[in-house]
Amino acid sequence: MHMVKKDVMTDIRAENDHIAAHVNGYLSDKGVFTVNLMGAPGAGKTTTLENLIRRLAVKCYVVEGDIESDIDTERLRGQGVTASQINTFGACHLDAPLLHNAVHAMTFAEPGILFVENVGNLVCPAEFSIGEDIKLLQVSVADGSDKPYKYPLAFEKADAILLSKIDLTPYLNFDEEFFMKGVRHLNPNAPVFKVCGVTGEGYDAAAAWLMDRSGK
Ligand SMILES: Nc1nc2c(ncn2[C@@H]2O[C@H](COP(=O)(O)OP(=O)(O)O)[C@@H](O)[C@H]2O)c(=O)[nH]1
Ligand SMILES: [Mg+2]
Repeated sequence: MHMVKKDVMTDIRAENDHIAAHVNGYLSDKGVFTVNLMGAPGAGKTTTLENLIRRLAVKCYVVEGDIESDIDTERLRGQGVTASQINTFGACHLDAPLLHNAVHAMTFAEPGILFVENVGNLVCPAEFSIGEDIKLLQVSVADGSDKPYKYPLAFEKADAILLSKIDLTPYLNFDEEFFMKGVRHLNPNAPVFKVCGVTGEGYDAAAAWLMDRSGK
């Protein structure tokens, strides 16, 4: 019985990865570099998009993944960003077929960077490729310094990590040394950017890294 279940999951993942490869090929052909932004609800992902996009000298596109609502999409459109919404209506992560549908309904008139804000969740988004070039993980100091130990896969798979809300550090018991020990055990090389969405601190370095990594 256990084996059957495992085989079904293997098939689901293989089908997802097949579509992810197609999505990545389609976007790459258009000169679009794709970023899968993951993190817990409220970590500050949409605030990061606002901060990064205003620092990037390339065309930026956004797909917002939420269980319900288009609040974040409207928030970004209000700032002139090209954004579109996926609602999963219960599903806890985006998968490649969902991004495939969203991407084919969009127009990528010029090369640039596509940010996909995944459903707020530190577990499931890390398990499914959506056709991205890189995974960007955001964790806030308010989330707690134990998160690498509790949600290792997200940290292991991250190409870069944003440690956000550093302005709140004086009010919390965030243990940066413990956090970084956990991060480095799982992921020796990913850069960690300490950022503040309120003041914009740290986002210049994150944007510069992204420009370099995207080859834009
Ligand atoms: N103090 C502080 N608040 C932040 C920061 N970044 C985001 N927030 C706030 O945290 C809340 C959630 O942010 P949002 O970007 O919507 O998070 P998301 O759910 O991960 O997209 C909002 O009230 C933001 O204004 C930060 O660096 N510092
Ligand atoms: Mg958001």
